[in-house]
Amino acid sequence: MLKNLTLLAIALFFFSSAMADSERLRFDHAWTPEAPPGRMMAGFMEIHNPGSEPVSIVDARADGFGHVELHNTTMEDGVMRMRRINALTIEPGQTLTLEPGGLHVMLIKPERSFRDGDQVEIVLIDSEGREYPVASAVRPRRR
Ligand SMILES: [Cu+2]
Repeated sequence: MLKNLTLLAIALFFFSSAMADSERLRFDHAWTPEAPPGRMMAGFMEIHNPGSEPVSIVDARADGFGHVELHNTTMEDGVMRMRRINALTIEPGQTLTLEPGGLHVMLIKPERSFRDGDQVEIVLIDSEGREYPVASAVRPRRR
């Protein structure tokens, strides 16, 4: 009886930790506007944190790009400027929206071209080293 309870406890432990990892963040509507070949591109998406702890994305990489940064867009003296930021923090229950004119994943040093219908495989990395793959759909800029 005790042995069965122990096995049950172990099974529940693994089940709940697996759940916690896969459900830590949810990504919706990930997309990347088409750009002329050789130009930087951007990743936009909605990131939802259904958990009870804040999650901070601190790094990123993407297949086909030599360098990736987290950026925000700000208005300074009437001029739009992009600035690198150290973290994207998603509070519990919050949805953070990355969108044109705001927060985005900057895809730098393209190593090949991406067109409408392609996907950019972005990997976001949180402050504890956990990785979140996000497939970003390449679409024409105006849609
Ligand atoms: Cu940028």
